[in-house]
Amino acid sequence: MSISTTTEHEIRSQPEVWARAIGAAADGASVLGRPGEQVVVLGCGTSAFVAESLAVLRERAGHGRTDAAYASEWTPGRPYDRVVAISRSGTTSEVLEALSSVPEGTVKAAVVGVAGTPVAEAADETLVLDFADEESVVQTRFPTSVLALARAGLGEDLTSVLEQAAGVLDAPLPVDPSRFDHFVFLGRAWSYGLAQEAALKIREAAQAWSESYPALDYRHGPVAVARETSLVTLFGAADPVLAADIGATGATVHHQDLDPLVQLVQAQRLAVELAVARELDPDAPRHLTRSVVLN
Ligand code: F1P
Repeated sequence: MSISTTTEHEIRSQPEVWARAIGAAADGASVLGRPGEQVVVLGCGTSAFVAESLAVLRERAGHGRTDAAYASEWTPGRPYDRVVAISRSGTTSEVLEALSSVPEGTVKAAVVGVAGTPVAEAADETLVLDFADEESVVQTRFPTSVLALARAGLGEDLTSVLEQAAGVLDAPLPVDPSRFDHFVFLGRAWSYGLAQEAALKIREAAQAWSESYPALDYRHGPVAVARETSLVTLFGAADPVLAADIGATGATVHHQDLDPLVQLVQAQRLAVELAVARELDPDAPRHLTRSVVLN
């Protein structure tokens, strides 16, 4: 299998990089919140979707109330013990702005891909995952490594997830993205954040029409645009009844019985393959920069 883009190379490095992130959980996961703390997780773009998934994982693991918000939309008000900012670049303006408005007495924490960056410097506690940082503008292994570390920190054994990821990366994708012009990703609980990230990858890398929804909400309107050229991917567990209802529209329903993080790897690959099929360079996404720095 010839690797022709930086993004593909970074996608394929995930099992190995996840293993390092899992190894860093023992020391690093407390930055995401001590047991019992009330936490809000902030981010922009991909990092906002990571924040959403992380919040569901932490709260459902019984570690304390955990909210998530777009850094640009968050304003202080609700009581939190800790504000956690996620930013691969460490330079995103809206994240810096949000950190500057955190009330006295609330811990400011940051998860970044680059040490010594403004977001890292603005925080009281910082977790640097520099080994997961990327050259590509399109984020792939950094967001998934943050989630791998968080899950290990919450006590999950991810051994089988690493094996699954290595397994799918050695096999061709089970769907040909060039047959479709409309891509929908559906998720529930923590996999809804991943579904949103998958849809963003299709937009960023392949400039294609993609959407994402909480799975059961798809029947409440969005299904109206499903058609023969739609590929609807279900994240998380299979839902045969939902799949049948969507299939009745003529759309192709796709589900692989894999861990949601590995389902996201497959969606990353789908986005890159679609970009290549459209003669686009996934390493140079249109109108995008590695970080949004507002003056
Ligand atoms: C967030 C982000 C990326 C997006 C683009 C611009 O960056 O929105 O998700 O792909 O690169 O920046 P960061 O704050 O996580 O560095």
